[in-house]
Amino acid sequence: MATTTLEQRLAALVGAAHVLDDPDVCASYGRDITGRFGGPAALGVRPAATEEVAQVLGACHDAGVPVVPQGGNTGLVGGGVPRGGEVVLSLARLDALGPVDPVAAQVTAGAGVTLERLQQHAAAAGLAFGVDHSARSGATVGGMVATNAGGAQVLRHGAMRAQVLGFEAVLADGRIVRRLAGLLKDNAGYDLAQLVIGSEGTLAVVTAARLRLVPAPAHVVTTLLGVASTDDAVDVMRVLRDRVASLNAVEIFYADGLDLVCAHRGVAAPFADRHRVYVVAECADSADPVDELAEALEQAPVLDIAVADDTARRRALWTYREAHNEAIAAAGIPHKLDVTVQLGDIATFERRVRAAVVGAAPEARTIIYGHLGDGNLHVNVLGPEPDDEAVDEAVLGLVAEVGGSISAEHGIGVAKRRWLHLTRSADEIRAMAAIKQALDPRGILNPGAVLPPPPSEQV
Ligand code: S2G
Ligand code: ZN
Repeated sequence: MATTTLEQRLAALVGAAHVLDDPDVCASYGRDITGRFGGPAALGVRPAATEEVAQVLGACHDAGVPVVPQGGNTGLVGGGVPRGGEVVLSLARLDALGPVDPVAAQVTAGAGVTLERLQQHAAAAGLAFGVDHSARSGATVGGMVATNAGGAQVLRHGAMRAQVLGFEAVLADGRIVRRLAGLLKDNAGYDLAQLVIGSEGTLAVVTAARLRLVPAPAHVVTTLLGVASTDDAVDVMRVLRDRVASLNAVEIFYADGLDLVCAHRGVAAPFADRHRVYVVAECADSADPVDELAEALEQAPVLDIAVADDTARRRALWTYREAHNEAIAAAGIPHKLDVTVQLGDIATFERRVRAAVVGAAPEARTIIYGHLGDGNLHVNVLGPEPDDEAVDEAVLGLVAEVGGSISAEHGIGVAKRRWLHLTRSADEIRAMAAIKQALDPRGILNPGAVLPPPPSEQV
C-alpha cells in the first residue's frame, strides 16, 4: 500500500511517465551487467534535475522506503541494482554538461553524463579527462564518483577521487549539499565531497561534480608486448615507470584471455608467436615519446613488440585488453574479483591465486588481467554458480593474507560486504557505521551495500 501512495506522490513530483512500475520495464534496472546481482525493484524513478532528486528522496525518506541510486548500471559488485523492494533512483536524466572553464581547466558535469560524452566535451576544448576505462559509453559521472572509479590511467592521473574538485549531492532526507566552485584550495571543515566519493550511494546521492581536466597530449603512443612471465611483466613495468616520464598506463593480460578475446571479437592474435603474458603500455606527452619508450624497452625482457601512434591502430592494440570484460561476459556469469596487491607481490600472487581457485573450484576457469602499474588485478572466475562464493572466499582470503585490498576500483557493493573485515579493522568499520548512522539514520540509502550486516544478521 505504501508503495502505491508513494508511487502517486512520486508521479506528482517527476511526472507519471518517469515513475516505472511495470516489472518488465523495471527489469533493466534490476539486473547488473555481469548478470550475477540484482532483484525486483518496487519502482523505477527518473528525476530530471537535482531539485526533483531532493523531492523524491524526501518522499522515500518520509515513507521509509529504501532507495538504490543508479547511473549507467555498469557497476560490477551489485551496488547499483535492487536486492528486492527498493526504489531505483535513476540519475540518467541529470545529463547537463556545463561549459569548460579554460582558465581553471575545469567543468561541471551532471551525474547522468556519460564518461564518453565528458571526454568528447573536454576534447572539444583542447583538454582531456584524467580517468578512462572500457565502460566509457555507459558509465556516468555520478556512478564513477560514487564508486571512485579507477581505470587504466590511475598511474598518471589518479582515480576519480583525484579529479573531483567539488560536488553536489542530496542527503537521505532530501537536503541538498552543493560546493561546485572548484577552488583549488578550500580547507574549511570536513571535506564532505571526499567522504561521499566512493561511498557507493550509501551516504548521499551525487547529482553533479566539478571536475578537473588535464592537458590533451599531442602525442600518444601505445605498445603491446609479449613477455615470458609475470615476473618479466613486472620488470617491464618497473623499467617503463622509472625511465619513461610520459607513462600513462601499464596493463597486463594472459594468453587464455587473449584467446577468449580473439574468438569473441573474431580478430587475429597480435603476434605470430603465442606468449604466456602480454603487457599494454601507453605514453602520452606534448612531445613524441616514442624514442624514450624504445630506449627503455631495450632494457626490458620483451619477446615481441607492436607499437602504434595513430588512433585507429592504438585502439586495435587496446582492444586486446579492453575486450576482456565483454568476452568473459559472453562466456558466462563471472565471479569478478577486483583486487590490489603490492607491486612486489604480483608475480607470486598470480601463481598462488590460480592455485587457490583450483582448490576452491577444480573445474573453474580463471582469467586474469588488469592494471599492472598499480597492482590491480581483475581475477575473473567462470564456472561456479553466482551464489557459490567458495572462490570469492578463497581469492579474497589470499589477498588479505598478502596484505592487499579486497577492492581496488569496483567498490564493495553487495558482492564483498561480508569480507570487508579482511581489509578494514573492526574500529574502521565501526567508524564507517557511525558516519552512515549520522547521515542516513533511517537507513534508506542503498541498504545492503558496502557495510557488513550487523552481527545480529550475520549467518
Ligand atoms: C577493467 C572493467 C570491469 C571488469 O577492464 O579494467 O575494471 O569487467 C575492469 O573487470
Ligand atoms: Zn579495471
